Amino acid sequence: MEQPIQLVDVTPGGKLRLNGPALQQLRNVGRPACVIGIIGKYRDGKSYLLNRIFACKPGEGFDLGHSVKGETKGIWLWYRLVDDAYVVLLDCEGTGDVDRRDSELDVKLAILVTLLTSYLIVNLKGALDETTLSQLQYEIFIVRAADGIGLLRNSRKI
Ligand SMILES: Nc1nc2c(ncn2[C@@H]2O[C@H](COP(=O)(O)OP(=O)(O)O)[C@@H](O)[C@H]2O)c(=O)[nH]1
Ligand SMILES: [Mg+2]
Repeated sequence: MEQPIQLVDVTPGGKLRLNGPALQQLRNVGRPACVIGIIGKYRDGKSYLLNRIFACKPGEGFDLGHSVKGETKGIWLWYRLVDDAYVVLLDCEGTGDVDRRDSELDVKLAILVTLLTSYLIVNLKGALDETTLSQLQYEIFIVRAADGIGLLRNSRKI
């Protein structure tokens, strides 16, 4: 896949919307596949870090934010065949974006990424604080609940 594509968009009404062409791209992912997702605060280098995983040149890969606003909106997808396995990257809009007032939406996006990934990167600058920790505990609770009702039957358990 040459460039990342948006997998999940956020409607003006605040609903999550799947992007059909991106789903089609996902169907092209062969096996074995490793899905790496990232969550964390906006403008803290999530997209930058994912680009480093694919050793991107400047201007390639996930868009980076160069202002106070977060550049990534919703969830973005990118994959490549690395040796004999597909590596799928999921980049998530960060929490606390100045453009976004709805913190519930931040949590929904983070949970969706967590549910879809085999490896989750929690990107933090500095120490793990109480707010971040309790948010993570809440997200893990939801993911375990989804596991309990069988949504994650074929994927890794956390
Ligand atoms: N040099 C350098 N720049 C970084 C690093 N992490 C983030 N940046 C820069 O910080 C800005 C925000 O990064 P971005 O990945 O868009 O943040 P995101 O909102 O968490 O995805 C961009 O201009 C990046 O180039 C890093 O480790 N080194
Ligand atoms: Mg980003």
